[in-house]
Amino acid sequence: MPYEQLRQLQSEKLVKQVKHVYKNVPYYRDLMQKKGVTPEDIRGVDDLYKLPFLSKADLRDTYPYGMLAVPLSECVRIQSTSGTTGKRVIAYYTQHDIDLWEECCARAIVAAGGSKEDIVQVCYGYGLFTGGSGLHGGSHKVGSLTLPMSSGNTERQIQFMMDLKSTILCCTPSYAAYLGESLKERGYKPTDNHLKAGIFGAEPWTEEMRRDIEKSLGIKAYDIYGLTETSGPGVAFECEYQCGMHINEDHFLAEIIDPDTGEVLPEGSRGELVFTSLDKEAFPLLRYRTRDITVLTREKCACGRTHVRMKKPMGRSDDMLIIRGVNVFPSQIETVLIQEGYAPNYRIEVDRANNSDTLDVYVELAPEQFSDTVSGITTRERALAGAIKTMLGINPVVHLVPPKTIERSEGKAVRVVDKRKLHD
Ligand code: DLL
Repeated sequence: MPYEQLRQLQSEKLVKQVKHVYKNVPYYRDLMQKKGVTPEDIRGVDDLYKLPFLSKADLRDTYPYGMLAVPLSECVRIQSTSGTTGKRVIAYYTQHDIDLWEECCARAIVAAGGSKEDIVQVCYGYGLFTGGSGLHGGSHKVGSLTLPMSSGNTERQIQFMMDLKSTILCCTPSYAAYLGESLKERGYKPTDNHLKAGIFGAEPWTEEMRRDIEKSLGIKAYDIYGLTETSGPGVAFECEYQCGMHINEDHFLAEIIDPDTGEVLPEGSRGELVFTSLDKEAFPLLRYRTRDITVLTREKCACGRTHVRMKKPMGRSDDMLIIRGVNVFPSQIETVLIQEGYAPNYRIEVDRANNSDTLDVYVELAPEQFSDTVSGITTRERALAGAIKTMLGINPVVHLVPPKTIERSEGKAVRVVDKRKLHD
């Protein structure tokens, strides 16, 4: 859809959505009243900035029913976030909301080359987590044969992948890397499977990791983004040009703001991603702060899609570690590891000793690297520490550890242990 037409559509939907929320969600109505904004003030996308933000704290305050915008009897499903601490976010869906969400996931599958001829192996977790049901519903909408594997049981994943000749794999990038490693261990070559594409998301992953997975599975690896608060996966997805994820902005209006001041930043600026859901009925969040840090671009994409693209998020602002005053994203360390020839199996530990932060990076050696002498390993550790220092500007202590000693993940990988927080 041409940009002007898209903006017109967004404006019409926004006006309607603000009225719906104002009428049905007393919590947000209060926020608008406190800011002195009425639904009549919102006449289109240009007025979006007038609306108050919502954050995860608002969702906790209104848990469990406070953000519901339709009678509970209209809802057909709930899903929830994967968080392990505090109250989880609960998202509600009417049948219309489920259809809309699955449509977004179907677009992602089609953009990755999927059609009714494909066999889609879904190994995101099913259940409260949105990954499994989102891609499952999307695959049905495309008409592909759907394998609802859920996460885990790697032996069975491999057996079904080989026997049923799966062509598209959907899981977290860390599990895709693990599947690649497991196939190799069982003597399979990347050309032995029938996969052509993978749709990987739910956690930050680097370009280096993409290349690693593409090589080990013999596929093209596509990124997919989303969060429970906006539906789940499918808010944005990559096309065959892999130059950022197209946001489904006929349904989700995206802004980039300065996370400290809340000021809306111009296109091309790096900042916090904020979403306004334009069509959702049951859980229609307006100006929801994702805490994900990224950049938006409207540069023309060779695929012909006109929807704005977002860069791979570097991680959430709350994943960012501040070590000796320096902002560090775990993904930066991952980039260095893979560039230096290591697999993405690592753990980052941050602690404090003598009032100074310490950074320890544990990196697993591949079996062929493990045969090195002790002095060889020490030399490698120093070289890797030097490369990380060049990237971050701070000195880590690198520990190269034996193969298979870092726990693998079937869902989202836990890569960081911040012991400073554990002491508090
Ligand atoms: O992770 C939804 C999802 C499932 C997305 C499957 C993609 C595939 P939550 O558990 O609510 O929902 O976590 C959302 O995960 O705010 C990001 O910080 C992070 N995230 C999701 N996708 C990506 C991605 C699902 N492609 C949070 N790259 C988001 C980087 C991602 N981070």
